[in-house]
Amino acid sequence: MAKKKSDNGATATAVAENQKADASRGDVEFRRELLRSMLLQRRFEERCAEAYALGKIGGFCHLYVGQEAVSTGTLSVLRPDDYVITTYRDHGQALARGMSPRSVMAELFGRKDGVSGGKGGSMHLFDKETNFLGGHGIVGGHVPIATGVGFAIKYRGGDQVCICFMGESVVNTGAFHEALNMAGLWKLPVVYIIENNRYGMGTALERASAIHDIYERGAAYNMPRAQCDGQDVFEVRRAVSEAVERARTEKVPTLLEIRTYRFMGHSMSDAVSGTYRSKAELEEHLKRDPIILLRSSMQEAGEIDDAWMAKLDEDIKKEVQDAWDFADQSPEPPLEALWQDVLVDTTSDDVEASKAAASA
Ligand SMILES: Cc1ncc(C[n+]2csc(CCOP(=O)(O)OP(=O)(O)O)c2C)c(N)n1
Repeated sequence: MAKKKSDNGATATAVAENQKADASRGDVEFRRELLRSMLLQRRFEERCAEAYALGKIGGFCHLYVGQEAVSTGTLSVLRPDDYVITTYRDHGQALARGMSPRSVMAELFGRKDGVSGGKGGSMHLFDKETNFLGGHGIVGGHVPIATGVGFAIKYRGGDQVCICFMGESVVNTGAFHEALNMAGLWKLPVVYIIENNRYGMGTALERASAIHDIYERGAAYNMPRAQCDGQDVFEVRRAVSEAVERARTEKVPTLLEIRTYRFMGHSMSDAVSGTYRSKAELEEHLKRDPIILLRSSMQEAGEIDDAWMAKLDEDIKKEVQDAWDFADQSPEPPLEALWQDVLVDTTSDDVEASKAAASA
């Protein structure tokens, strides 16, 4: 009897696991959308590198090439009214969240039609429409903001979730520990996602952290935690879905470590590879390009063919060229814009009036 019960249990678990796996894969149309989303990020950033070399993009510029399954997988799980907050490596996530390539490129070019009015640049993409709360330049500085967003959601009785992306170096900053402690203590609906691409600028994780399975840091804050492969978009979806569901329904935060790799240098100041990692290591990781992995699995399943892929690529390249042309034609912000959006008097009874006065 006991054996039968355990057999049934095992079968039920296997069925449930399969159902979960299927849900993360979606149908063919959905998988094509995932591929489209990742390829758009890749082609967009290839043009960013070109624009940077031509001097059309100034300041800091950190590319996301190689990490696209993390943004696409994660954001494909969210609802439009959920919140997203991230670091300076934000172009891919902005596009995956649905911001237009035109408005992102215009921001990178420092133009008026950019998402942040051309005053934020590469590291400070922000979009109220999609609840995309930045783009932040200070390592770890945005993690307490995510905790605050989680608090606000719970305080207002909502069922949204806040996703907080960060690099692995963030786990050694004080702000990370303060913010995760509060989220664990107060049970806030935040999913903290560490995109572990193995290097903080030129410093390998093993040279900077006392533990190497960094999702374990969640134990200190009584937080559910997990690790997954960030090159497989379905694995990302599976892990994030579970965490988002828990945040939405139980108001429990999660710390997820998603293991990935950046194919380019830290930023455009070391655009190629750097001396801190070997060519052989880079080549090994290039074999697990998330776009190639998804494309190959879909081709093997007969869901797409070379002609379909070529058409997709052609369409995306046109879309990115259109974004470039749009950005190039957009004017620079007027000089008066320097004084706008600097301070808002939130203590006033009439916040809207004070905002209008500030920008008058
Ligand atoms: C408080 C602070 N210290 C240092 C820097 C300089 N800095 C910019 S990026 C970076 C490395 C961050 O690495 P990681 O968090 O792993 O993210 P990745 O760049 O790999 O995405 C450092 C040290 C900074 N921006 N803020």
